[in-house]
Amino acid sequence: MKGNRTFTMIKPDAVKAGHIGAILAKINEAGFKIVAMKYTKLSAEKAGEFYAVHSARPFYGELVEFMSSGPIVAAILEKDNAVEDFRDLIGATNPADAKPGTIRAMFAKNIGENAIHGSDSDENATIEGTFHFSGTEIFA
Ligand code: DAT
Ligand code: MG
Repeated sequence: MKGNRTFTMIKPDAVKAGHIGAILAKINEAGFKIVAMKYTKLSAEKAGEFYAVHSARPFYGELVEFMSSGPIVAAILEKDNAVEDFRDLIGATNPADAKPGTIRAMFAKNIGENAIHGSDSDENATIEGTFHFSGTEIFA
């Protein structure tokens, strides 16, 4: 059975542009329940750790710099089939390829500054949620 939780971050570009409220509204309208949430800022070190899987990619330095450039909203979301349904809601990595109505189509600037993160597997949803939240910060 597919897991019912995923992890998200509203990225610095979308926070800076004032889209936190609109993005959370889309998330709620799509049927996701927020079980953990914080407004925080990643250090370059923490951003590097979070995206360590991409450390060999040419855009890694840019990605770490961008993700530590300003505050983010981190959250754990609950819904049946959470990972896949949330990836559908956010749209393709490159907003130019994202379907109309998806969060990235509506709010992302470009492939590097693409408004929002969504976990790509149940396993990573758990790892990423645990990276940002302790047990007492999660309200099931
Ligand atoms: P996603 O965030 O859709 O899961 P990913 O895991 O492949 O995409 O990459 C993580 C982030 O890295 C992505 O949200 C933005 C950045 N990124 C990916 N590909 C990029 C590229 N070709 N140029 C610049 N940044 C890129
Ligand atoms: Mg990814």
